[in-house]
Amino acid sequence: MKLAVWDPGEPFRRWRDALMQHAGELGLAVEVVDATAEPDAQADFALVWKPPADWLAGQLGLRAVFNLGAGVDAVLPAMHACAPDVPLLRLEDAGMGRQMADYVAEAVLHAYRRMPEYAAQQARQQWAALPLPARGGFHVGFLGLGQMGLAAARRVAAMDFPVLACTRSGARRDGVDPDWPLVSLERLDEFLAACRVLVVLLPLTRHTAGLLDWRALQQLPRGAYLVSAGRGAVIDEHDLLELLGDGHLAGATLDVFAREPLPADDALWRHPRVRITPHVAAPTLVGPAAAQVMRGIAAIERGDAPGGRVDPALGY
Ligand code: NDP
Ligand code: OXD
Repeated sequence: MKLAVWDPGEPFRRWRDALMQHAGELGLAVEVVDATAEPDAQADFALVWKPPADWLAGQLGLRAVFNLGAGVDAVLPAMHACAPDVPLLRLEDAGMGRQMADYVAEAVLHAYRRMPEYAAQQARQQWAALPLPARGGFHVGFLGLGQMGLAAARRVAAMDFPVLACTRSGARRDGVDPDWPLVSLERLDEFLAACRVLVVLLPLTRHTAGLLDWRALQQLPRGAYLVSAGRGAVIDEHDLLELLGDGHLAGATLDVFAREPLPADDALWRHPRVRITPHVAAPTLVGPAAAQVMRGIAAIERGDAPGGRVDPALGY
């Protein structure tokens, strides 16, 4: 069978070598082509990151499209180019959860240990100890508790911070601690009001775009801290700046933005209580990702359902 990889961000040979290795382990004979170099080569399976719709449209024999990341917002709009029965599958953790947990844990400690205020004091050469908040009252709320949110929430809970969560459905999936308060989106305001730190790990869908605007962010208690590592367009960045400016929010650690790269003239770059990373919280790891994709292909070959199937109606 033929696999076509469309990923301009990664040297093709890394994908080819990892896919061939895992195919061999599963006893599958595969040929892997670099679709960015050979766009006309026809494949059975497409492995993609931000593919153009016209390339997908030219792939007439596809049996499935595998997204080489967790978020599908950049591929879903192009899926109309495929036959309607071609499934879109996404990575489920594949080594990203641990990286996300690292990223979030660092940001939560940064907020808890009042580092934004110490940075301000350092700028003034001010030597003054600030009292620590009581850990048991320092609630960390996760908006989105899927593969990324759960991995990060478990780490934060293991650091003895109280965890709560809000998801679309409010359904308690495997691995969610029964003691964590978990509510559905209808109770977003109530959830936000309880968060000292808000960690946003939502996919970008038509329901989440702009969800955290001024009105919603205003529900957070004064002095709350924001961590955003899902997709930037979930947050209204203009409103965020306003709430940082008037002190309602103590600071923010931001990995994702409505426009990436973040434009040089964006005020977020210069805000003293904003920390910016360039969408690196949890990059795709080629080895674990290739293993997961090959297991998915093996499942399809057997006639089983592969994991990570995206629901186009929900958008994730
Ligand atoms: P999942 O699909 O596993 O989880 C998504 C979570 O979001 C679920 O809890 C889901 O609720 C919830 N959700 C979806 N829509 C809404 C809504 N309208 N309101 C409230 N909650 C909602 O995704 P992952 O955890 O794997 O990834 C999450 C996102 O993180 C990705 O889509 C991607 O955009 C981003 N990401 C960023 C990375 C980075 O490096 N910055 C790396 C990897 C991912 P429910 O449980 O009810 O389904
Ligand atoms: C992803 C990402 O969605 O890296 O996997 O943002």
